[in-house]
Amino acid sequence: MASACEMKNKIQGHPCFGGNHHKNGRMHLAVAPRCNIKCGYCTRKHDCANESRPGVTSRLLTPQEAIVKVREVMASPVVGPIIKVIGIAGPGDPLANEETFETFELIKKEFPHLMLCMSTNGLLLPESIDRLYKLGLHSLTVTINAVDPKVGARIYRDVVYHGRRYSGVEGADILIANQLEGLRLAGELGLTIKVNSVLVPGVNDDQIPLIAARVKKLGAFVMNIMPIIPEADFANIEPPSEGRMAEIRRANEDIIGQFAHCKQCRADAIGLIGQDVTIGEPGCAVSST
Ligand code: CLF
Ligand code: SF4
Repeated sequence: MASACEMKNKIQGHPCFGGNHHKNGRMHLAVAPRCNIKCGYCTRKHDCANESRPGVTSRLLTPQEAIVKVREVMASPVVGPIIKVIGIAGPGDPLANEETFETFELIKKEFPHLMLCMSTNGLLLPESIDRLYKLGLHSLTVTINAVDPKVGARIYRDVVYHGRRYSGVEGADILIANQLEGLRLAGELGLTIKVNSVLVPGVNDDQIPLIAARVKKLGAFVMNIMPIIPEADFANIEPPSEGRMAEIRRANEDIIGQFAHCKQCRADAIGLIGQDVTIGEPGCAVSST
């Protein structure tokens, strides 16, 4: 596991791990359409709600199209210099898509100075971690919403693992075990790890400090607690207020550092967090998320 000092050096320039997000940007590549679990708050029509804002459908890219897009963005005199990270965060789960690995391979060859970042639900993390490490993955996010499978069963409808569908507690149990084991292995390899947790009021409030303590011990560097965006099974839930989010982050910051600037980005976001740009059409239109 990397020391705190080594970790501080490693996160320099990464906007989601505490490296000045006013100056350093990221580019997401929407190359991963398939998912292997079903979160209750996901509609599957949109980007992965664990890392990306639901309600916006991305245009999917093939790995070849993705590298063309990266070339285009890196050549832009306005945006190129601020991009420090290439992230794959959906619209499904990156590890359920071979395209994720192909894309990272292409980026690594052509832009070795860019940090490779990925966000996953963690189901396939234990079996993928060595491959990701060899590819040079810099930073990893695992979304963990519960450590108790009974609570997990209220959030995850089902899990498809090695060709079999598991539902309820059985599915949540497999998912949580793999998330924690994958995280442990990633910690041992010295990866920079963030844990996202979607706060579902009245369902997993009590899980947040338990998650914080477990993942800190396993090597996570920072935690990003995100408010649920009401969708699908949770369409009628009242999302937590900003005050409640601040309170819950404060309550956990003694256990593990808290990232509070997340904008629940789209799977195709480009630029500074919260100030995304659109590149592809003539000129460079600035839009906000
Ligand atoms: Fe992208 Fe995620 Fe990497 Fe950042 S986003 S894959 S860690 S480069 Fe950042 Fe966006 Fe929040 Fe994610 S603000 S949704 S935490
Ligand atoms: Fe949806 Fe993401 Fe959950 Fe998959 S991991 S079901 S894409 S929110």
